[in-house]
Amino acid sequence: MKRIILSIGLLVGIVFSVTAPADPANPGPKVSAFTLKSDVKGPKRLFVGVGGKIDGQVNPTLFVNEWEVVEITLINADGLPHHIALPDFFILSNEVKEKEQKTTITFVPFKSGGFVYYCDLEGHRKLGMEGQMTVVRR
Ligand SMILES: [Cu+2]
Repeated sequence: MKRIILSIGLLVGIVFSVTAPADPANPGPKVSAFTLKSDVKGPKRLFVGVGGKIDGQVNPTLFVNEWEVVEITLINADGLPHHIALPDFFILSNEVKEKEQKTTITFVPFKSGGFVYYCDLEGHRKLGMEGQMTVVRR
Protein backbone atom coordinates (compact mmCIF):
# COMPACT_ATOMS: atom_id res chain seq x y z
CA MET A 1 0.00 0.00 0.00
CA LYS A 2 2.80 2.35 0.95
CA ARG A 3 4.47 1.64 -2.37
CA ILE A 4 1.28 2.37 -4.32
CA ILE A 5 0.79 5.70 -2.57
CA LEU A 6 4.40 6.55 -3.24
CA SER A 7 3.98 5.66 -6.93
CA ILE A 8 0.86 7.79 -7.24
CA GLY A 9 2.64 10.67 -5.53
CA LEU A 10 5.54 10.32 -7.93
CA LEU A 11 3.21 10.20 -10.93
CA VAL A 12 1.34 13.31 -9.78
CA GLY A 13 4.68 15.01 -9.30
CA ILE A 14 5.83 14.12 -12.79
CA VAL A 15 2.54 15.16 -14.41
CA PHE A 16 2.55 18.43 -12.51
CA SER A 17 6.12 19.25 -13.42
CA VAL A 18 5.38 18.60 -17.09
CA THR A 19 2.13 20.58 -17.18
CA ALA A 20 3.09 23.40 -14.79
CA PRO A 21 3.32 26.67 -16.71
CA ALA A 22 6.71 28.39 -16.79
CA ASP A 23 6.91 30.94 -14.01
CA PRO A 24 8.37 34.15 -15.46
CA ALA A 25 9.47 35.27 -11.99
CA ASN A 26 11.48 32.09 -11.49
CA PRO A 27 12.77 31.02 -14.89
CA GLY A 28 15.84 29.01 -13.96
CA PRO A 29 17.56 27.10 -11.21
CA LYS A 30 17.90 28.70 -7.80
CA VAL A 31 20.93 30.95 -7.51
CA SER A 32 22.51 32.08 -4.26
CA ALA A 33 23.95 35.50 -5.09
CA PHE A 34 26.34 37.46 -2.88
CA THR A 35 28.15 40.76 -3.30
CA LEU A 36 31.40 41.53 -1.53
CA LYS A 37 33.49 44.68 -1.65
CA SER A 38 37.11 45.15 -0.72
CA ASP A 39 38.00 47.35 2.22
CA VAL A 40 41.06 48.65 4.04
CA LYS A 41 41.19 49.26 7.79
CA GLY A 42 44.70 50.33 8.84
CA PRO A 43 46.96 47.44 7.94
CA LYS A 44 43.95 45.14 7.47
CA ARG A 45 42.63 44.03 4.09
CA LEU A 46 39.02 42.85 4.23
CA PHE A 47 35.97 41.67 2.37
CA VAL A 48 32.74 43.38 3.40
CA GLY A 49 29.27 42.07 2.51
CA VAL A 50 27.01 44.29 0.39
CA GLY A 51 23.24 43.82 0.59
CA GLY A 52 21.10 41.00 1.93
CA LYS A 53 21.87 39.21 5.17
CA ILE A 54 25.61 39.83 4.90
CA ASP A 55 25.33 43.60 4.49
CA GLY A 56 28.14 45.36 6.36
CA GLN A 57 29.64 42.13 7.70
CA VAL A 58 33.41 41.78 7.62
CA ASN A 59 34.56 38.59 5.87
CA PRO A 60 31.00 37.22 6.04
CA THR A 61 30.35 33.49 6.17
CA LEU A 62 28.46 32.61 3.00
CA PHE A 63 25.82 29.90 3.51
CA VAL A 64 24.90 27.99 0.37
CA ASN A 65 23.36 24.66 -0.58
CA GLU A 66 25.25 21.84 -2.19
CA TRP A 67 24.50 21.57 -5.94
CA GLU A 68 22.86 25.00 -6.11
CA VAL A 69 24.40 27.69 -8.29
CA VAL A 70 26.47 30.25 -6.38
CA GLU A 71 27.25 33.67 -7.76
CA ILE A 72 29.72 35.97 -5.99
CA THR A 73 30.38 39.48 -7.23
CA LEU A 74 33.47 41.28 -5.99
CA ILE A 75 33.55 45.08 -6.15
CA ASN A 76 36.79 47.00 -5.83
CA ALA A 77 36.08 49.73 -3.28
CA ASP A 78 39.63 50.75 -2.32
CA GLY A 79 41.68 50.90 -5.51
CA LEU A 80 44.04 48.09 -4.52
CA PRO A 81 44.22 44.97 -6.70
CA HIS A 82 42.03 42.10 -5.53
CA HIS A 83 40.50 38.84 -6.60
CA ILE A 84 38.62 36.03 -4.89
CA ALA A 85 39.83 32.46 -4.74
CA LEU A 86 37.97 29.30 -3.70
CA PRO A 87 40.55 26.61 -4.37
CA ASP A 88 38.35 23.80 -3.02
CA PHE A 89 36.11 24.41 -6.04
CA PHE A 90 38.93 25.31 -8.46
CA ILE A 91 37.67 28.90 -8.63
CA LEU A 92 39.80 31.99 -9.13
CA SER A 93 38.13 35.22 -10.24
CA ASN A 94 39.53 37.86 -12.54
CA GLU A 95 41.43 40.63 -10.81
CA VAL A 96 39.75 43.92 -10.04
CA LYS A 97 42.54 46.46 -10.19
CA GLU A 98 40.78 49.79 -10.09
CA LYS A 99 38.13 51.34 -7.90
CA GLU A 100 34.54 50.46 -8.92
CA GLN A 101 35.74 47.55 -11.07
CA LYS A 102 33.65 44.37 -10.60
CA THR A 103 34.02 40.71 -11.34
CA THR A 104 31.63 37.80 -10.84
CA ILE A 105 32.31 34.12 -10.31
CA THR A 106 29.63 31.50 -10.85
CA PHE A 107 29.98 27.88 -9.82
CA VAL A 108 28.20 24.90 -8.34
CA PRO A 109 29.49 23.65 -4.97
CA PHE A 110 29.76 19.92 -5.51
CA LYS A 111 30.65 18.98 -1.93
CA SER A 112 29.44 20.02 1.51
CA GLY A 113 31.45 21.40 4.41
CA GLY A 114 33.32 24.54 5.40
CA PHE A 115 35.63 26.09 2.85
CA VAL A 116 37.75 29.18 2.67
CA TYR A 117 37.60 32.09 0.25
CA TYR A 118 40.34 34.69 0.12
CA CYS A 119 42.31 37.26 -1.82
CA ASP A 120 45.80 36.04 -2.54
CA LEU A 121 47.24 39.24 -4.01
CA GLU A 122 49.99 41.27 -2.30
CA GLY A 123 49.74 39.30 0.93
CA HIS A 124 46.11 40.31 1.46
CA ARG A 125 45.11 36.93 2.83
CA LYS A 126 47.60 37.24 5.68
CA LEU A 127 46.33 40.77 6.30
CA GLY A 128 42.83 39.45 6.95
CA MET A 129 41.20 39.12 3.55
CA GLU A 130 39.72 35.68 4.14
CA GLY A 131 36.30 34.25 4.93
CA GLN A 132 34.32 31.03 5.04
CA MET A 133 31.77 29.47 2.74
CA THR A 134 29.58 26.85 4.40
CA VAL A 135 28.03 24.40 1.95
CA VAL A 136 25.00 22.66 3.44
CA ARG A 137 24.21 19.12 2.31
CA ARG A 138 20.76 18.83 0.72
CU1 LIG B 1 43.15 41.75 -2.19
